[in-house]
Amino acid sequence: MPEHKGALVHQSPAAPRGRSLVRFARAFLLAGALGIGASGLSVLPAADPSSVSAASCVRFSASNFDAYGNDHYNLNGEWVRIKNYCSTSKLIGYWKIHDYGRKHVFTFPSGFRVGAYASVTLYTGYGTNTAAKRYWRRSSAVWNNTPPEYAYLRNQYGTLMSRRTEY
Ligand SMILES: [Ca+2]
Ligand SMILES: [Ca+2]
Repeated sequence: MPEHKGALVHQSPAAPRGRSLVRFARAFLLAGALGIGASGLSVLPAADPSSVSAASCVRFSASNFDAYGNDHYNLNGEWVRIKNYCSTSKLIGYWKIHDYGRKHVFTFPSGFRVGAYASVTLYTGYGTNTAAKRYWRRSSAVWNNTPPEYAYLRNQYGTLMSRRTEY
């Protein structure tokens, strides 16, 4: 709707009085159009998944890409940690953590919550899942010990919420 753009910009403050009504009408129409547009956008997937959401409460807080010794034999020596930095618990069901190039993807189960100020550590190997510890149950290492390597945290819509590297 390029014809409505002028209503927002107010390029001519000295415009004749007769035009102000037209401007008002245009602004009103524009607001209506934006209202429709905004509700339409909310059901679409993230427009720009490569950008990091500045508003995310849940973000990476720590990691250890290079396990002690041979990583393939010390899988739980590899881990990444996320933390809820906000004062209310956050639902992160179907959020994902993946590596550079998306070779390995972990998905949090439906209904999974991170308590206020709580952390969750994701280990590469086997173990017993708890609220604070999740196990990827892989049989080989995930995180590269040399660059490029990043841990990515995405919400259920695929929007990047946090990214971390050690290099
Ligand atoms: Ca590693
Ligand atoms: Ca190592």
